[in-house]
Amino acid sequence: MCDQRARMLQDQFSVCVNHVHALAVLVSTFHHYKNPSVIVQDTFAEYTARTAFERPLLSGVAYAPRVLNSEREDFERQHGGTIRTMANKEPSPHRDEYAPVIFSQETVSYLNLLDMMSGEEDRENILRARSTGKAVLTSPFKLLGSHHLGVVLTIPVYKSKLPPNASVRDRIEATAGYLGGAFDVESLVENLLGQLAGNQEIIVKVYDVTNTSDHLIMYGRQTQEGDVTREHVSRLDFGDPYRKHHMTCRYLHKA
Ligand code: WA2
Repeated sequence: MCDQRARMLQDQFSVCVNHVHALAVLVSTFHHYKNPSVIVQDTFAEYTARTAFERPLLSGVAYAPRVLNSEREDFERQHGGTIRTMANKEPSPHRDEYAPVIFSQETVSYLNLLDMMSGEEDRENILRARSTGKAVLTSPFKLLGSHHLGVVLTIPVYKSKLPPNASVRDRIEATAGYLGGAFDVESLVENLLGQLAGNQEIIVKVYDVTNTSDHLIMYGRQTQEGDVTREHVSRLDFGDPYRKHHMTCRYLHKA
């Protein structure tokens, strides 16, 4: 039963990542390769709203280009606003580079012009995504807006097609931006598991166990009540080899 739940969650996760991948290709093709770009905020919002059902565990997706400090003035004039920080929504102090959101799904429209590099988790994701070329995940943290526990997915977008063996320097140099979204684990995984038969008899938790000596709760209550003898542990693979996850299930009644 636990393996089955873990597999279901893993599959829903994978479906979401695949679809965000397609969105990254969409932005690459129609915003960066096409000159002039044929994507504006309105069309991005419409497309992502109409395809939201394809990303059942994501609360919203957004795109943030890589903007160097030398490009900041032009960028801000062009977008009619200042790049702001995630923490206090104030104009960003000088930075070497920024990742201000220019396209957002309506559900996360508050991200607009926020520098995604100003948040520790988002920043780490951005740096790791662009130097690996892969989809990457943060460890669990409280998301902006909902304050729900979740993880952020980031997929890099490059200005040119890169060979699979491209160096980290080449990748950073070729970076156009970052397409990503938030897995609202707290509410959307609750919704997914809540639909299953026998949900009342099972206490499910999901942990980020990347650090073997410090398991981070990702879903469920941290409290360590009762006996853990009937606890079952199932592996989870969310597709980022840098992170390790597992699900634990405790059965309140004998199965
Ligand atoms: N998206 C939604 N809510 C968040 C969040 C986020 N990041 N970070 C904190 N709360 C645009 O990596 C690029 C989305 C980040 C992508």
